Amino acid sequence: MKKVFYWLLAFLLVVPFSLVTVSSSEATPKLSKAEMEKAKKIYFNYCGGCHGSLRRGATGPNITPEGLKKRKRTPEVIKTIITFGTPGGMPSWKDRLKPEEIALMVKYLQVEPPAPPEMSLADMKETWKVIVPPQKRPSKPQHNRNWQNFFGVVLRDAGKVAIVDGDTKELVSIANTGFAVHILRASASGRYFYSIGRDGKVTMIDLWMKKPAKVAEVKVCTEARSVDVSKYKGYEDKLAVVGCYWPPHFVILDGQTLEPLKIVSTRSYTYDTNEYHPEPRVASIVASHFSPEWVINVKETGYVWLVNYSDIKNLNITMLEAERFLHDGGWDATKRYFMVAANARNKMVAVDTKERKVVGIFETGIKPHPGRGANWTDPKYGPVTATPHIGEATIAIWGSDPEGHPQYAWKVVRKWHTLGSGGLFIKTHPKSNHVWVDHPLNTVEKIRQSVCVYRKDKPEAKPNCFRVANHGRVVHFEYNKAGNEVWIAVWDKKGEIVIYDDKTLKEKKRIKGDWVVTPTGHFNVYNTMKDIY
Ligand code: DHE
Repeated sequence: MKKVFYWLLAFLLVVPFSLVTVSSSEATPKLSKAEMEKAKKIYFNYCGGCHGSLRRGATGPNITPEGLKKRKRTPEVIKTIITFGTPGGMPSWKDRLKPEEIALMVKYLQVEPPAPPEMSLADMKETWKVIVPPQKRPSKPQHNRNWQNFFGVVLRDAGKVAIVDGDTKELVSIANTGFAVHILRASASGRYFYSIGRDGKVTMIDLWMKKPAKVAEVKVCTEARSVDVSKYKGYEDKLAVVGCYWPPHFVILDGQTLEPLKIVSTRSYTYDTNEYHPEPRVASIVASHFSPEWVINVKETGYVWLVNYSDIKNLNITMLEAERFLHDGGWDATKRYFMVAANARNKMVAVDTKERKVVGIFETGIKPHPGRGANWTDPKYGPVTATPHIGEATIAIWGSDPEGHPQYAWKVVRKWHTLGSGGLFIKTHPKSNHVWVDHPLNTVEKIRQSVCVYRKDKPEAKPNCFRVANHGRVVHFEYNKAGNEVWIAVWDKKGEIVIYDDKTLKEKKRIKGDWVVTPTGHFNVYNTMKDIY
């Protein structure tokens, strides 16, 4: 009831105010140096990911002073939107920002965005630390644990990554990694985890050490979300690559030491209108299995770049026209086709990494967000891949086997209903009959704490939906190496990792403790290194 009231209030306030034009004579507010610093920090922590460092928009709309004026967003409207959110996906910030902080952000958004600093290779090298040089690292595992079944758990607000033994469920070690780690990726051999923080710091953790620990780190951006490694035969564990949000570039690093080797700017022209964009951010990156190439998704210009890493002095990049606002994605079951969400365009794009071209662009629903997606064989449509949506309560399922089932390829063949919008991740395993989906961005507490499980063999059957916790947001899934357990994070200060038996859907264990602070993404070594999902 309270929620409905807030929505109504937001609607009543937004609509009439949106008809009011901001007078051009309205003075731009002035911010003191301290206010400016505080507002910049809040913007970086909460807003930049969706609206961009220069506020020109991507997942969220353009919120430059000019963009706001164009859409008739008066200070009162801005305040209402920040406070209560919008049905389009903007969250409500009233529980996370104090009223005076919201008032500050309303002022801040009316002044021109300050451009964050650029970064050179020399700047990066100043931050580069090799804690354990490659020659001093063990040549075989220094413990008897089943390290390929380790889980790397992001402890987001603690700026740490926990290594948990997937067999015994014991905490093995914790590494300090930097501010708000976003994701982990495993090296081709699986022995290293690479983490990337929102602050652009990449960290390398050696899982063969007696107590797995950080062996190298470097900061190559001021804001980042993606990291991957060279996986093609002959290049295993040789190179790493970080995709930055700011500065808009990617950086190639030595895979053993993290020495930054080369910066490549993504500033360029949009694929469709050929307009210059000063901030094309690097979204997801995957390593091709067909050639020594990374698939690098450039968000704002809408290009998929195939970057050949076999000769980085004479770098060869193929730019595929795709769709604007590329975000997250993953492989099909054969690891030939990479499918990435163009989330603000409600579409998925399929790239054939063997033929090195875009083979499909299709609508799925409002703001698809697959994570790395999920692959299985549908009884009627053959091999399929799926995504949940941020903006609607559905899972879209499309054919992803153009050779065996060309009639269904890159077409949505089924839609499953979820409990609500705000879905971020979907997961399965080749050995499982189940497909799991979450709703962490839903505005209703009970829904964002619940997951749904669907059956592959009975795609028409009602899903089994249940509440995982009565606190926090329930987010992200990962299977263990055997494919018979599912690990789920409960994301808040008193976080938990809840483990289910995948066959019976019975809870097996809750990992709790002082150290389980804001767990978000969690990654099994074997499944991450082999791209199993
Ligand atoms: Fe993510 C993946 C960007 C918010 C948890 N997130 C990604 C990827 C990108 C991205 C580009 C793909 C990386 C790759 O595959 O190389 N995420 C962004 C944002 O820009 C956004 C929308 C806003 C922001 O300010 O960061 C955002 N993401 C979130 C969250 O709020 C989540 C739930 C918690 C957090 O850390 O802030 C979150 N994102 C994740 C996770 C993955 C991810 C766990 C990896 C999924 C996987 O299974 O690979």
